[in-house]
Amino acid sequence: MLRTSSPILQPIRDKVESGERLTFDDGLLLESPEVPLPELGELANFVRERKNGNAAYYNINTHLNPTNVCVYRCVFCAFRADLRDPKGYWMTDEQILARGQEAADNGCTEMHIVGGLHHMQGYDAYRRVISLLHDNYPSLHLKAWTPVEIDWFCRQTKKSIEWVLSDMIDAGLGSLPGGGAEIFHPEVRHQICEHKADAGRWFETHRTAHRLGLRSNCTMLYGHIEQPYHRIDHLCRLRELQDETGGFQTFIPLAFHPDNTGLAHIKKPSSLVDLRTMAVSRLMLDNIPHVKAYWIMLGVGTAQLALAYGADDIDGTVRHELIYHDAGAETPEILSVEQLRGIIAETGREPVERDTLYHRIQRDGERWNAGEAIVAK
Ligand code: V47
Repeated sequence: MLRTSSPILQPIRDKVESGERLTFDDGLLLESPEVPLPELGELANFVRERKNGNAAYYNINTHLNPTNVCVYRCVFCAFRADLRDPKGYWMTDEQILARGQEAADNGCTEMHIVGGLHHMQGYDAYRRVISLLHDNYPSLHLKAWTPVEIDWFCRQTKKSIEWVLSDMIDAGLGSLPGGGAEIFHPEVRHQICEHKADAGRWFETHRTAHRLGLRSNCTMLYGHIEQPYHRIDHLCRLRELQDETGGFQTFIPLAFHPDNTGLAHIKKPSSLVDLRTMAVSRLMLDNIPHVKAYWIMLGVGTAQLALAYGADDIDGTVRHELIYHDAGAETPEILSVEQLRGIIAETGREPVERDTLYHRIQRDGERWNAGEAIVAK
């Protein structure tokens, strides 16, 4: 039973209790400051617990950004470098393999791989990142490339999305991360990342990935120049593809970090905006099993609170994260498994280690294996 009392929320409360889908207008109402945050949180928590009980998921993972050199100049990005920029890099095979070994030594089940679109490196160089890691560390799940990279590979090879994804799967690709989504609405997208893959291309890539049997994640970059209706439009578009394919596992709302970006004059969203966005996302995305509070981006305290505002996942131990730290994130670069479990346990939730595809992980010393599938209701 829900205890919320604001009359303004009554129609939405009734829908949430009976499992009825919320409309675009319901979403806009939830975005409004007239809806008290604690009551919104209670509604989102109700859905979160109905889907995932008291569990809070995490994984043991690491990041790899093979290059920061990028042909695009997205105004929100602090990570990119120009071709001749002294901070620009392309990782050698030895450096990539060393990261694979480090991941194996630390019990990682997943490597999250994304990066810039390097002017001088062709498709084969990007494919090699995947095959090199997969051939040497076959049990490491490679969650790699956003539709922005896939689109770039299509242009380089003059092949279709289906061809590129199939070839990457042959090389060892395991799933797609959620990045590159930003805000789909063209009023915003044209201002923050005009040249890169548009919303249509982003959705076509995930649709094709799902058809080929890959699972993927999805994101939304909020707290910059977008308005509430852009965010609700974004969530409704994701919900529509999920109705069609069912291939999304997790939604991750990403708070904009302004430092060292072309939007440095904008203030980082407050924790209240973070929690409202988390809750609205959980309520609108009724068909996506998991919502992630990415602690690197939210900060540990807000990520803990978010576990009561709709989130059921906190991402992983993380190692070598650059995109947020270049943009001013003050979170640590890594958390140990004990710290991560402690952070979850402190909220009263049950910490559950999962792999990328949401199987429970069983560990015995340094050995691990993926057990039963986690099924959200
Ligand atoms: O697409 C870039 C965002 C994304 C900034 O799938 C920024 O499990 C805020 O997608 N401030 C990449 N955000 C990160 C991402 C992700 C992260 C964690 C887990 C998963 C997953 C995916 O980061 C980009 C962009 O939307 N981003 N710069 C910035 N200054």
